[in-house]
Amino acid sequence: MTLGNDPSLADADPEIHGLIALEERRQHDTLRLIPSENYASRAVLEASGSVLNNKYSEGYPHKRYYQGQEHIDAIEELAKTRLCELFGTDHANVQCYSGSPANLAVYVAFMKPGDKTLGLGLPAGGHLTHGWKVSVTGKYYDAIQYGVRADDHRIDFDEIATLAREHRPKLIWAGTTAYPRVLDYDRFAEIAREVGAVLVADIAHISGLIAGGAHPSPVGKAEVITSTTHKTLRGPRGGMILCDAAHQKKIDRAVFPGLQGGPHNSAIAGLAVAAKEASTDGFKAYAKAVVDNARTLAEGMLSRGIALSTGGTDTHLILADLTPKGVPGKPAAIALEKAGIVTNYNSVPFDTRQPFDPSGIRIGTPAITSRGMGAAEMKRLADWIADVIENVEDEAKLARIAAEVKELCDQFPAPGLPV
Ligand code: DSN
Repeated sequence: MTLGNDPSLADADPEIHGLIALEERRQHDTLRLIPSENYASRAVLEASGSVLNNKYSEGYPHKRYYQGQEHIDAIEELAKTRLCELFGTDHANVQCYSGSPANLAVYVAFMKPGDKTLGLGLPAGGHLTHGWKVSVTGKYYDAIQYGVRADDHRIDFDEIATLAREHRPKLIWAGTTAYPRVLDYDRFAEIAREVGAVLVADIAHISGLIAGGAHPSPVGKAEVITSTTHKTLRGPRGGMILCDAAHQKKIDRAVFPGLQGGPHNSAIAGLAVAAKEASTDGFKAYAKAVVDNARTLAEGMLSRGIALSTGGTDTHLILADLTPKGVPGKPAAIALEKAGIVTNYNSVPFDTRQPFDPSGIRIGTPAITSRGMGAAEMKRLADWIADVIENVEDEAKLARIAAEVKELCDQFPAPGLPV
């Protein structure tokens, strides 16, 4: 490569440039309903794709192992201060590479291999890193899993209390990836206090809802809170840990040098921007609209005979069991994508099918709400979803719906997209 020759991406690598342009187009032309996805703002994307990429800064602000940190320190301090103010916590570690590394850091901070942990099982809507058997968290630790009740698919606090008393775990996890209901942090805290466990709230899916006041906060109940930063919070890809001052040292040491090397400064800057955006009245309105939209969408789906786990939602997320419709989740998700509606197939509690070919689909409203869609669009969407599920093999119908979806998308430009 010639020094001084610094071509644009389009010139340097037309293949990658072209694929990014196609992905921008896809993100514009489709209704993105994967509940863990969103649109980050242009400001967040600019900070995340900046020259901060070029800097190494192992350590923490004002205690680094490399010189040249004056701007990096200021950025990390801003990110931390903004997040502590936003969520009302004593401390924020913003260096975690993503949600799974953030959760691993909590294990490293509080547990030795073989110690006991209690979390929601993956098939019931928990996360891999809450102790599921194929995850390192289920292999290195003695992981006990709780579930949801068979009759209403709600978290079974009696089971949690029984398991906690029997096993006396060091950590209890309150967090979900496929659970559509508000979490009762008071009940979790009561159980954790009784058995002397540290309560960890993994708020990856709902951190934006909490920041915007649309979901109860675990602050003051869970001593440690982990999250990704790119879901309802609309930040860059990344992770964070919020905690009481009493746990600050342990958490920071677990992240660096326990698990990670140099932090991704560009992601930290993007997170600082996202935290500023999330502190506005506009973001509060957004968080409320995400939940309102999910409720309207759920009602529309129920009215078209689609069964929903727990019978509905009070968050951003809907888990539909398609068994009564006679179509499994995977062919439904494939047909929906052909119609321009992007979801993910997902197990439902007590699923009799395999995870790679399960009975349900998981749907969320964070991304479409970021485009400004509201109740009228949710009603149309519920009908489209039902029409697709009832006609998964009717290619002409799927194409007709895709054209209507595209027309709707053209009316609602997405944040961050140049299209
Ligand atoms: N992969 C995320 C989700 O889709 O929920 C959780 O890590």
